[in-house]
Amino acid sequence: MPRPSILIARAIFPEVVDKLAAHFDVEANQADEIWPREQLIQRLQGKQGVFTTGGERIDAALLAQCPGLKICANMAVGFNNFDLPAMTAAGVLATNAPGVLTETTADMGFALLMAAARRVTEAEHYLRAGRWDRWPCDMMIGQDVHGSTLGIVGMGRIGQAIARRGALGFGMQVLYHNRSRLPEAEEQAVGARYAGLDELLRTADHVVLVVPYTPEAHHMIGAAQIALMKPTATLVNIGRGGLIDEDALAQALRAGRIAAAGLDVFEGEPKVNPALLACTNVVLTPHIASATVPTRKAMAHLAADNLIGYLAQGRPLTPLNPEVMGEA
Ligand code: 8YV
Repeated sequence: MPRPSILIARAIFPEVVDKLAAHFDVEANQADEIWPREQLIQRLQGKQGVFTTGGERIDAALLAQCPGLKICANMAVGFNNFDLPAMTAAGVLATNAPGVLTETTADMGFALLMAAARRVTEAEHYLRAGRWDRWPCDMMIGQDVHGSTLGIVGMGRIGQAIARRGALGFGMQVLYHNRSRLPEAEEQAVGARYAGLDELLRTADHVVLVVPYTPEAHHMIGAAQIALMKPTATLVNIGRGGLIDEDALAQALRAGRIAAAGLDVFEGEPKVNPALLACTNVVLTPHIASATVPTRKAMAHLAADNLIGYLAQGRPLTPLNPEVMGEA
């Protein structure tokens, strides 16, 4: 039997390329070129598997042109780049990389929350610009994080890890909103109380978005939702950029309608809305919530293990549509 062929669509850790090369004929993109879609499709010809990192759109049109493809393994927990029903209909397995990035991503959610509420990057820019020439008592004063009310939108693994940090580490009251309510014992374990979205937005001092990005969640936070928030509130997004209407957020930040925001993800990333770039009261980071050495390596190894598990051994670790393997 010939070895399966796979494509690694972006540059990844050499040790992971080597691991995959022990099982497959590998075409790797170690130059990290951004392939236009047509080139991706062309390179997928004759491949049974593809290692994706989240930016590659896998949909019905692509699948129709890549009939040999059997698995797409995302090096990300989010999989909004996959049209899952189309993949299932085409009999193509989808896998993501859950679990291994939970704590690291929760850390970053907290880092953005702290930075936004305490104006950390704004204060650093002020200092670096040579504007610090005295100590006014109201210089860069912000909002407290400890003892405040935290609102978490999206209570999956990462949301729960943020709740634990807030409740146990910072003495916060934690509200959460989620498609479905957690069992009471789980709510107690993370110290969080369920609330409707409007109640959460009205009550929370700090709001963190960590909800999966689906068509229904597009712009779930717009002008009307921001209008419910306290003028002293901060808004953090570590989910996907499309959860927020960025123009409405920029307008609210400019007008002081809310105090500050911390954003790791953007609707048109890597392009960032110029209206946000023009705001001083927003902390902006380039989608780095999972970016620590151990976590990024664990994510890459999990994606690789899914390819090996499915193509070489018939058993992927974290399938999203196991029904294509004949399992419910
Ligand atoms: C990834 C992420 O680094 O896992 C996710 O869903 O957002 C990040 O951890 C990113 O998706 C890579 O493109």
